[in-house]
This record gives sequence, structure tokens and C-alpha cells, in this order.
Amino acid sequence: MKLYVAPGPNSYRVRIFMAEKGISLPLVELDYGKREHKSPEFLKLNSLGQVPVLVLDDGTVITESVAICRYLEAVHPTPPLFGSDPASQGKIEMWNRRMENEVFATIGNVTLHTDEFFKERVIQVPAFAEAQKRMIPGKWAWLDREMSDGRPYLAGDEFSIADISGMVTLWLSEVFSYEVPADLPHVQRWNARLRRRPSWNA
Ligand SMILES: N[C@@H](CCC(=O)N[C@@H](CS)C(=O)NCC(=O)O)C(=O)O
Repeated sequence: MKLYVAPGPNSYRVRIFMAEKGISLPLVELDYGKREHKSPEFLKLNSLGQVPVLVLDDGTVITESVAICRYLEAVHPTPPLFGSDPASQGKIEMWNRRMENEVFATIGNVTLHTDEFFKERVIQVPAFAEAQKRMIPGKWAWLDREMSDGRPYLAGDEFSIADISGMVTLWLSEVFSYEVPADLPHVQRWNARLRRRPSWNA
């Protein structure tokens, strides 16, 4: 088995997931500078030219970071990170999607629509980036209201893939200086709790 990675939130998500499960896999680290992610050999694995990509021993290729995590969960069920019963599975899926669609995507869109690196990936619309940027504080404020019930993790009492998506979102927001506003106590409490996990340094 081989995991193709490069710097960025989606490889980081799988690395955190592996650290939480105690899984170690041979890594192939791609160099964006050399455009290894757009090489003909790599495009045969992922036609989108994106990482992460997992290649199984029988040649099966799995792309998409959450899909890779799902595969790893099936092979290494303990500790469960996608939920341990139908209700927790539903809540975790719900919060993973909310974290990705509401918060991660808003921050990511600013980068996608402004950074030179993504010029060939999307038609960049600077006005859209500006609008998304203005929405970021409201997204964190929404999350703060949601977490004002005092729950330790996004989907409840269990740490899960939803929090891992939260970790990569927090990391991304720090890299691009869109940090969580200091006056949001519930998100800040969750933020501090996640940063204390050893997997933060994966
Ligand atoms: N939905 C994909 C997104 C993958 C993705 O966007 N990866 C970034 C790195 S974090 C990448 O490969 N970017 C290179 C490019 O877009 O050309 C996933 O979850 O794996």
C-alpha cells in the first residue's frame, strides 16, 4: 500500500486520521514545485492531479481524503472515528459535511480564487473571494452558537472525523490569517482541545 501526499489540508486530514488510529503507511511525498502532481504517471492515478491518493497492494486506487479515511476506518475499526452506532454515525456525517461545506469551503474558496497556484484549477473570480472572505467571521460565529451547549466535540462526546476536518480548517485558517475570533469562547475551547492532541503534529 502507498499513500501519495503533499503539503495542504487534504493530505493533512489523512495524516491526522492515521495518527489517531496508530496507522503507518509508506508515503510518497510529491513536489508541487516540480509539478509531480500533474505528471502523466500521477494523472493515471488521479485524473484531477490532486493529493492524497491511496494505492492498495492489488492496484486499487482511492482518491478523496474522506474516502481514504473511510477505507482506513473499515480496515482499522478501532478507535471508531466515523461513529459507533447509527445515531453517532449520522451525527458525525452531518458535522463532517457541515464543517467542510460551511467553514472549510468558505476559507478554501478565498485561496482558490486568489492564489496563483490554483489558476489552472478554477476560473478565478476575485470578487467571489472577497465575498467569501467577508463571510468567514460569520461562519465561526455560527459554529460558536452551535457549540454553546458545552459539548466537547463537534458531533457530541466522541472525537471524530468531523473534528479532524475541523483541525485542518483551523490549520488552514491560521496559515491564511483568518483565525477564529478571540471572543468566541465555545469555538476557542474546542480549538484549544484539538491543538492538544498529539495528532495535531501529524
Ligand atoms: N476533495 C479532494 C481535494 C484534494 C485537493 O484539493 N488536494 C490539494 C492539496 S490539499 C491538491 O492536490 N492541490 C493541487 C491542485 O489542485 O492542483 C480531497 O478531499 O482529497
